Amino acid sequence: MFKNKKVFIFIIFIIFIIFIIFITIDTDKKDNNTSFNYDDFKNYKKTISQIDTTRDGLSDYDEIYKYGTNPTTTDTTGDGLSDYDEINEYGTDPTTTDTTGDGLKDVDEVTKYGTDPTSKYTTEDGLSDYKEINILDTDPKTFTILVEIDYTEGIDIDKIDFSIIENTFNNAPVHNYDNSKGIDIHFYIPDEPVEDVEELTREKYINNYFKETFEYKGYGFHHILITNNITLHGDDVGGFAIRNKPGSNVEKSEYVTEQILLHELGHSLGINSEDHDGVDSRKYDKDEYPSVMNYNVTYEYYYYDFSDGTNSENDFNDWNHIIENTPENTDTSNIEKDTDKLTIWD
Ligand SMILES: [Ca+2]
Ligand SMILES: [Ca+2]
Ligand SMILES: [Ca+2]
Ligand SMILES: [Ca+2]
Ligand SMILES: [Zn+2]
Repeated sequence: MFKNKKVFIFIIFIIFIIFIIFITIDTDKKDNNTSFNYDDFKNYKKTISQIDTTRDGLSDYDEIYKYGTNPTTTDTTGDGLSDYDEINEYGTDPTTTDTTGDGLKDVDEVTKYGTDPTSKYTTEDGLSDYKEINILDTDPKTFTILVEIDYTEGIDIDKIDFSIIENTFNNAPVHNYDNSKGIDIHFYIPDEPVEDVEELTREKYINNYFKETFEYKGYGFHHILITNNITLHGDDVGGFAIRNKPGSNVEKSEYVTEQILLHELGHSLGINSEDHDGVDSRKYDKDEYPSVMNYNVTYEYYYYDFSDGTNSENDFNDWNHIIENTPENTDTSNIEKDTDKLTIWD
């Protein structure tokens, strides 16, 4: 039939090739029709998303694509806080050892200090956790207020009852991070009185005492000067002076000192007559605005508290105003340059 065997073999070979191509095309068609099965795809995705190499509750898929953590270890940063706890319990970034970058390690914030590792300010008091722990040596978990008390010659500082003021702040309607209540107030009282100035005026206070004797200015402190020779009602200068009424008997003078001290502290913490017309005025009686900022209270009663704003329609929420304004009224400019712990607390 054929001229030779070679031609025959060639033709058979061609037929074979065509057959193979036909089979291949046919198979491809079948594969294309059946491979896109969405359920299979979902199941496949579900299966790999359930793989958890370390069995720490975070799937490899989530670790890689969602959290950026290492799926082959339970603690990507090796800081002692597991990836799972960082994500689900502490809200910290599992890929870094210091989520806020404030110099306090997440693990220390959680296990040692009890501070909020997701914020530089566990309490919004203007004093950062880092500064409170490393420089001021105060409690970063509570709302903290610092006051330097300077006094001139002749003022008997021992006769002033600072516990009255501490009490007032300790009972403030503030809920702290550690579930405690109230404001922590600390007084720094130098051993020696500051130099006296005859007939202290507002200008003398600003240029002399506030500038030169205010030792911890810029360290988050508020300033009080207690003196007898005073002719000002200087209270809107960021610091302020206290009148220790001369001529009163000793017992009354003590009470008046504490009351005015609290009043002036209220100004330093941001309560002024522009905020409420009952401040530094006799417009409202004690029942309407029961506050040491109200002259009808300051001059008529022994009263050592700020108001919470719930007593009448003419009342003012002193406490809320203090809490909201303290951060901006707290000067911390010098702490930034200092890294040494202040050893001023007894
Ligand atoms: Ca895992
Ligand atoms: Ca970790
Ligand atoms: Ca931190
Ligand atoms: Ca603080
Ligand atoms: Zn006043």
